[in-house]
Amino acid sequence: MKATIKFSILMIFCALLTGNIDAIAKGDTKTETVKIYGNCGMCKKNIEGALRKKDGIKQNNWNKESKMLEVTYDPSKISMTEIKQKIADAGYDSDEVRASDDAYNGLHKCCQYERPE
Ligand SMILES: [Cu+2]
Repeated sequence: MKATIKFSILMIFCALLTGNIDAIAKGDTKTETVKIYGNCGMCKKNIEGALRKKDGIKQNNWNKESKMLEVTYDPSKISMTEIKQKIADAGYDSDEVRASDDAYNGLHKCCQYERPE
């Protein structure tokens, strides 16, 4: 009887342990592509810089030709809206979050892209 209980506890422990290891290995991340308005290589640095070293951001890459940002993130740590907000704080509009006029006007002249309506 006692041995059975011990064995059960051991099994549960193992299940928890392997479950956790699995989650870490998979890294429960999501990759999404969103439109971020911008112009040039400096915009690329600004947009990507706004997300660099932020908690939950695994990878991000903005393409100046297509104006699309591909971002890989951990949804348990950061949401897509929060990501767009951080980019808006740097002066860049997305379809969901608009940058403040102050942030936009603070951009270098060559970076002042045509804003969406
Ligand atoms: Cu620019």
